[in-house]
This record gives sequence, structure tokens and C-alpha cells, in this order.
Amino acid sequence: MWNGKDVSVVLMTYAERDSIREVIDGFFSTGVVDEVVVVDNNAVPGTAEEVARTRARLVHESLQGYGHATRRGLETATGELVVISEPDGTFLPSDIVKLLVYSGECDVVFGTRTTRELIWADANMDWVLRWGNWAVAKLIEVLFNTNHLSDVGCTYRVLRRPLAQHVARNMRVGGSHAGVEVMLLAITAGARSVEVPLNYLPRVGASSVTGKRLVAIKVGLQMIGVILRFRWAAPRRPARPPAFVAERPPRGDEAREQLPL
Ligand SMILES: Nc1nc2c(ncn2[C@@H]2O[C@H](COP(=O)(O)OP(=O)(O)OP(=O)(O)O)[C@@H](O)[C@H]2O)c(=O)[nH]1
Ligand SMILES: [Mg+2]
Repeated sequence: MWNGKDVSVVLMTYAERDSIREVIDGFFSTGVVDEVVVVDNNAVPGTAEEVARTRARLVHESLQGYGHATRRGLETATGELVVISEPDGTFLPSDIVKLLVYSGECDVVFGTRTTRELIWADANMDWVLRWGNWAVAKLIEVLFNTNHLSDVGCTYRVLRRPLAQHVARNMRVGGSHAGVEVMLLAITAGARSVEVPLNYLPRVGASSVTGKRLVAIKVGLQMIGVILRFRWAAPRRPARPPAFVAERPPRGDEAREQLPL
């Protein structure tokens, strides 16, 4: 629980049998997590048995791909604050607090893995991945006039429940590039967002996406395709804030207008 709100953690799993139990236990031991939902996306044999040794709830998604699994997880989680993460050992459960700290002011808090000081030795974040993620994030920043963004590939985030449901209802991408669709659905809906630096560790087990250069480039190009599709379709500004945008303190120019002259 965080500031009186139930916290759900959603973990999608495909090939994380050897790390998932420790990650789930790590999230529960933070003391702020009420529920862990594991989405079994036709995971390797033995994964369900590992999850059964924890307090996590297991749901199954038969459609293959990170996006399909994410949609199922967002639909299933019951908390007011829904944290998405990965069970491959690349993220620290204790970093959840960095995301939650901003959840009072924002509808969504994105993580970034491109802060040099927080990239651990042997983590899969060489200069191509680091600057590639940064460049695509800057494309979003410029095209959608957002706050500072520096990583489109970070899958550790927290969404307030109404936004999580909006995203789940509107997701169309089933594959590995769905993470950027979640980001764009939030941005184009007018959600208040911020990005915070997170630790990035070496993966337990083999990476099937960013560990292979050609696959990583393909996912990057697919992300750019999604960004251009959203830019084409979305109005410059939402006509009025959607229902999930909570009352907020005045921002920038609005605040200045309220100052006595
Ligand atoms: N590769 C893959 N991952 C899936 C699938 N469905 C869900 N996932 C989850 O998607 C997340 C990212 O997949 P990873 O294989 O860890 O990708 P990666 O190569 O480590 O690359 P990152 O995106 O940088 O983590 C993990 O939590 C997977 O369990 C699937 O069909 N294929
Ligand atoms: Mg991973």
C-alpha cells in the first residue's frame, strides 16, 4: 500500500523461469506491494511451478507477445496503482519506491534505464541500445511536446488505475514494441507523466529481444512506426482532460497567470 492506495505489480513471463520467484518475493518484501499478477504468456515449462511457490496470482494469456500479455495484466490487476515490470532480473524491486513517489502527482511514471550511473556492469545497455532508446524517446518528446523522455524501452512503470484501464481498452500492438504504445496512449490522452532514472542490471537467462542486434533494430523501427501512426491520428492537444486526470496544481504559464502583478 502506498499513501492509502493498493499497489499491484504485473509481471509478464515468457522465458524467466530461473529468476521469477526471486523477483516476486523481492516485490513483496518491499512492504508496499499488495498483489503480484503474473501473466503466463505460454512460458517455458516449470515457470508456473515457480510462481506457485510464491503469493503471486497467475493468469494465462494465450496470444503470444509482450503487448498481449501487458493488456491482460492491466485488465487483471486490482490495485489503484498498477506497476508493470519484468521478471528477468534486470530491474530492482526496491526501485518501485522511485516510481511510487511521483504517483501522487502524475497519472503515469515512466522509468529510464539510460542514466549512466545506474547501468550495472554487464547490463545489456551498450551505446547503440542506449542512444537508440534515447533518440526514439526524443522523437516522441519533440512530436508530442512532452516532458523530458530518455528511454522508450523501459518496461518498469506505474499507472494509476483509470489510466491503466484506458490503456488496456485501447492497446492494439501485440508484440515487443507495445511498450511505446502504452507510452503514447498515456501521452495522447493528456495524462500527467514524469520519467525517473532506475537501475538496470544484467539479465538472468538469454535475452530474446534486445540481446540480438537485428531483432532490436526491427523493434526500434516498429516503435517509430507506432509513433508516426499516433502523431498522424492524434490531435495536438486533447480537447479537454480525460476523466482520469486528477485535479492538479497549476502548471507553468497557468501558474504565472495566477501570480499577483
Ligand atoms: N520475448 C518475449 N517476451 C515476452 C513475450 N510475452 C511476454 N514477454 C515478456 O516481455 C518482457 C520482455 O521480454 P524480454 O525477452 O525480457 O526482452 P529483452 O530481450 O530482455 O529486452 P528488454 O525489452 O530490454 O527487456 C519479459 O517480461 C517477457 O517475459 C513473448 O512472447 N516473447
Ligand atoms: Mg527484459
